[in-house]
Amino acid sequence: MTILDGKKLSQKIRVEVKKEVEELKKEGIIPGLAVILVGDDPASRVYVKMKKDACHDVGIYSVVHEFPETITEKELLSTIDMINENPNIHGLLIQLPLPKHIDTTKILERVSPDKDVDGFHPYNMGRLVEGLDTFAPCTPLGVMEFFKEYNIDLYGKDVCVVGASNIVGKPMWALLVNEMATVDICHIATKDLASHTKRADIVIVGVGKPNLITADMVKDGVIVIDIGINRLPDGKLVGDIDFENVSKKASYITPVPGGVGPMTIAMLLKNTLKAAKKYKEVK
Ligand code: BQF
Repeated sequence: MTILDGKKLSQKIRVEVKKEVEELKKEGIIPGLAVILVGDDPASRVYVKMKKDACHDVGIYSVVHEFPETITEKELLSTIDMINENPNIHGLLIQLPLPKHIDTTKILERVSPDKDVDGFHPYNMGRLVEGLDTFAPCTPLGVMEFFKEYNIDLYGKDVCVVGASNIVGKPMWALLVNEMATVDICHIATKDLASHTKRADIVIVGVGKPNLITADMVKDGVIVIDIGINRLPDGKLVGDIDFENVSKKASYITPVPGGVGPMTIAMLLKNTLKAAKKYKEVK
């Protein structure tokens, strides 16, 4: 059994991004990322700080626009318009979730597709499904980096993705199908989850339920990717997979923390660098 070490791989990617950022700087371009943070959800604050620190670490300029919970949709939209116009900012992300009175779809669709480093704009989602060059969402992109790094070939593999969100499950499906995998998407209405996970060569789970995937639900030699992040009452961070028992049957497995999470952040840096490079071409 091999542990897919997200901390190590993300560090390697950061070093690569840092080098390329330095090259761009020699050409007079400082890659810039803007983050919009609304309200005071503690988890969102932690995630934004991780992103800011990661940018600083590789030499990407970053700015966080913070707003109270009470901000109107109109104010948010005009902030996005302003950032879309700013030539020093190449990437823009809206930290989710947004407060209930805000229409998240409307907000995400206002981000310029050229600056959409989270890959949540329908234009980029559409291009992803078509297999074209695009910004793909950072978490599924981070999962794909594991397969690349550990030489896991996806051609003809049976993959079971548990969770069908626009942010993780659906783009994960597109990335896998584009690599010629056969992909099952399971979700809350799935009748018999175990029947899907048992036949899969690779199981990818991100729903937010500790111990959802147990050892009896996977075959020997399975590759398991855990995207879940759950905080237990005792403060411990765990994923959706019963790591202790599933790891005994797995050929590869990601830990939580230190698996997919750090890769998500590394892919944000990669996407921001990509946005800045694209800007250079059209400038
Ligand atoms: C780790 C996120 C749910 C909802 C909104 C490292 C992160 C997490 C874990 C991180 C996430 C999850 C992010 C670890 C960003 C991933 O060591 O295991 C980093 O910062 N993430 C987010 O921005 O919004 C979310 C999960």
